[in-house]
Amino acid sequence: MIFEPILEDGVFLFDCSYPSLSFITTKDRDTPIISHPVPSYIPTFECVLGKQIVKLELPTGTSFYGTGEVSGPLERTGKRVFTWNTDSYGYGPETMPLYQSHPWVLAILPNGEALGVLADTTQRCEIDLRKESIIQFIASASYPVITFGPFASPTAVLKSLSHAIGTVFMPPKWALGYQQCRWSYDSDKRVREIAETFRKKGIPCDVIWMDIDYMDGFRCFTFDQERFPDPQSLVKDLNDMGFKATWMLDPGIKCEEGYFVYDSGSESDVWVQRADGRPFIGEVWPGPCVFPDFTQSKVRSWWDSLVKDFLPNGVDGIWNDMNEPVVFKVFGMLMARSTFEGMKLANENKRPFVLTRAGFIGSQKYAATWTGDNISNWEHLHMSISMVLQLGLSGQPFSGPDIGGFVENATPKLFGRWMGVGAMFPFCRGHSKKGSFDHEPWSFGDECEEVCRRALKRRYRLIPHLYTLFYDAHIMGTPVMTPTFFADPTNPSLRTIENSFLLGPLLVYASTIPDQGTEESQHELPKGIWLRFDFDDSHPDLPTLYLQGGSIIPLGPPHQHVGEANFSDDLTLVVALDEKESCDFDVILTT
Ligand code: NBV
Repeated sequence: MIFEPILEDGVFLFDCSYPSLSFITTKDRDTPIISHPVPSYIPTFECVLGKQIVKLELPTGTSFYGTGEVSGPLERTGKRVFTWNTDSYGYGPETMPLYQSHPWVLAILPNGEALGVLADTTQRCEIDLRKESIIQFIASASYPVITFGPFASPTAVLKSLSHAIGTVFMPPKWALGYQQCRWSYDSDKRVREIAETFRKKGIPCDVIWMDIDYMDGFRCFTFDQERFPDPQSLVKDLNDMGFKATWMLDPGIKCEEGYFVYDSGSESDVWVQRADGRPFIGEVWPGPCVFPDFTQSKVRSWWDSLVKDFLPNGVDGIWNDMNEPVVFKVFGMLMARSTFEGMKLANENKRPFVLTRAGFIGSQKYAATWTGDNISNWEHLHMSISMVLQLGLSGQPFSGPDIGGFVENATPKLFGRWMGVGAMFPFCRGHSKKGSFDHEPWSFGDECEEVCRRALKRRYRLIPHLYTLFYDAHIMGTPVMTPTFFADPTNPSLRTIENSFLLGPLLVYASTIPDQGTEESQHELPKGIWLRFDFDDSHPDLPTLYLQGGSIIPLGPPHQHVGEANFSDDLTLVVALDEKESCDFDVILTT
């Protein structure tokens, strides 16, 4: 097999056929670097019935992770994954595929070293990990494979991956606060009521989300004249109370002459076409719709300027939903990219915030993501931890589930428990489906309300730490939230732990079993010193927190929204000494 060393030491390309959508610069993938190392592991390539099969054999005892947005267990060893962005309403642990595609495997070798393997293809790709210690990719057109490592740690592999696919965009600080969503808060009156209740009840929150019903008949870039007659003054009131407003934009554009988006798109010839050259028409919310072809730069520029003109209505963030449509697999990533670029165009000095449901490896450069239409049950609470971890191990550190579950109704116990864990996730948003009970933090009685208040106050105290983790992720490509085994990749018994995770040196232990609080559950800790602490807020439904010996984490006051922070705030340091009684840390301080 011919191989070429590319990018940096330890990274090899095998074969090379198509331009890359995952790499920041395709040229980096196709340019050998001048050095003569030899890869430690060499894949085999085979062509069977027009499909390219790439196989890589690793030492016995290797554990597999990554593969992007997948439900089911954290460790992917023994599993098979298919990449093909698909709307997966109410998915289960075996549902395959989900909304995003990451043809990427992170392998932890028996000695704790790690190796990453990327199949650089946007084709439907099968990632077969069913045979012990063997990675096999199968796709129907030829594609290159890039190996990263083996390096000393999984973090080193993820840093190297980010040199190829880019790091996460640096979010505005408010995007790290709690976010409240509902399908839908369907009038400006209801939105104001929700915002006021948060402040009245002293429950921290930064963002209110507007789902599809704010639009005039599901037409993107419009507002319903009766229910949202004056978005600008709504958002002014929200901003005055310390909230930001995020609004949904779907890719399906209503086929209707006289609707400015349809007319200008048709004039500029931006729609996805059928083989006969006519626009592809599909049914979505507004009825028959056309879809912008985001693979063309002229189409992205058209969308960018629509987004730019939309922002002065009072738009702080944009939510791209339903963007894995049938025609284009990478569609979601390019829509998010165009939305991000449109926001940047509106104001160069403001950091955009975009949330996307669909995506491809590399989409973290433009948008955060959430794990789609999950269900209000204990299994989904449990899976949400592994799903967020797995996205982080696949280059997307900014994700979270619909806290409380989207489909069906949560119980007070489930909701409180989910808020306890969800408050520790990189993206922290409560959301629920039309027709379900109310799912705000106060909707489940006094005790659950108090659990939510404490959970979110913890998050706000931890904002300086979280912001620093995001800064590191943006600069260096490190994940924000990692599996517990990152503290000791050589220990095989840590590799399957699914109810705890790390935020840097902070270990979060949760219980996802209904009648077992965190106190009663078994905590397996990595080697070394782990100092247990809380905020005088212990509750059986809140996770237990440990700080790794040798580290410090910075805490701020429990503000009601991040905009309340200022440079005269007290900064509290939680310190855990190591065996030598020393410790260190870094912190990014900003208002
Ligand atoms: O826009 C409505 C919903 C949204 O609330 C949800 O978060 C998305 O995942 N959307 C899907 C479309 C309808 C789902 C049944």
